Amino acid sequence: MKDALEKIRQAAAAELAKCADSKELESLRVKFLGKKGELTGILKQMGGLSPEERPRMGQLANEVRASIEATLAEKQTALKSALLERQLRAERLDVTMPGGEIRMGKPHPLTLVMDEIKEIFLGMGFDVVTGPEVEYDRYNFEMLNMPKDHPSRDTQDTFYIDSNILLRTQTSPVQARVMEQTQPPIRVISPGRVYRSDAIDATHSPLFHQIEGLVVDKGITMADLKGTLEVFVKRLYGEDAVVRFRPHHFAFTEPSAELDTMCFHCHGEGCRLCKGEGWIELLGCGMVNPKVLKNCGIDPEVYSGFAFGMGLERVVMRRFNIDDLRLFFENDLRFLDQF
Ligand code: 2NL
Repeated sequence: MKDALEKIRQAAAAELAKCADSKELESLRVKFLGKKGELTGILKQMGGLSPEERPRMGQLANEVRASIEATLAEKQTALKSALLERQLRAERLDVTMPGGEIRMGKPHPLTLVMDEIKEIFLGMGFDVVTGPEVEYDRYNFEMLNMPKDHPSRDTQDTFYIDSNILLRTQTSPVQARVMEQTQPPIRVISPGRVYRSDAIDATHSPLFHQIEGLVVDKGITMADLKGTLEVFVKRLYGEDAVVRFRPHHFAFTEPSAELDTMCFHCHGEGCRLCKGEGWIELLGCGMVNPKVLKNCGIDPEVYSGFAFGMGLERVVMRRFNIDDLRLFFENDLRFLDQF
């Protein structure tokens, strides 16, 4: 039995010396010291010993156990510190290394031009106003002289939430709200998202952006409209830009017009860019229909006004030579990075 104990002591010492990780260490502990382990196996045979031998073997067994336990503990400490050492080495951070580059984003081309247009009108004394995109039928159509049978109220063109609530098809309702809440003088532009039930293609999108403008005061005439919009176009396209006004029809203005800019490529001759016209349509405008003033609580006998509206996407497409409107909404950085 003495030999058996010595053999266990040696075997344990040899195997523990080779042990390289804590999982292996645990299985060695079980192997030598566990309930079904080798040492326990020997101790179970103690009953067969003579009364003189029993205490000596007991003492030896305890010594062997103590020495194995000590080696185990030592080994465990060594493994732990080796693991820590490895971790520290792997996670070492050199705080003197230069930092990684943080890429700055930049404004979307629509935002870029929208900001420029806002800035031009701010410079002419306009306020920038915004309003809800989910709007009442009353503000979007009714008050703007588009009664129930008006073609743009068709469910084919307008997204209705219910019979009274819709996604605004223009930003005019913002201006109707301004007129309803404040008395003239009024000088505002209302930029924002608008919605139409259109299929998506290179020139149509169910969501696009509009900038409308409204001036209401005593004695406002068509001359104010023409002067203001001509200054706007020259600030946007340069002092040599040329504009013309063409008669048109809108329900909320009377008279109404469209403003064209002379094609900057062919100077009115007609080319591919202006599709042979020599002129490019930029915006719609007109004198605010007296019915609209009245609907919004402004006395048309005292006040008059002009209004205009333009689509932002078309302006930006022309500015940067973009041929497909879908590019604005796809968030492809290869496109967006270019502005
Ligand atoms: C276009 C034409 C236009 C207006 C918008 C307006 C608003 C009020 C009263 C009167 Cl509250 N008019 N807005 C007037 C004329 C034209 O937009 O082609 N937009 C893309």
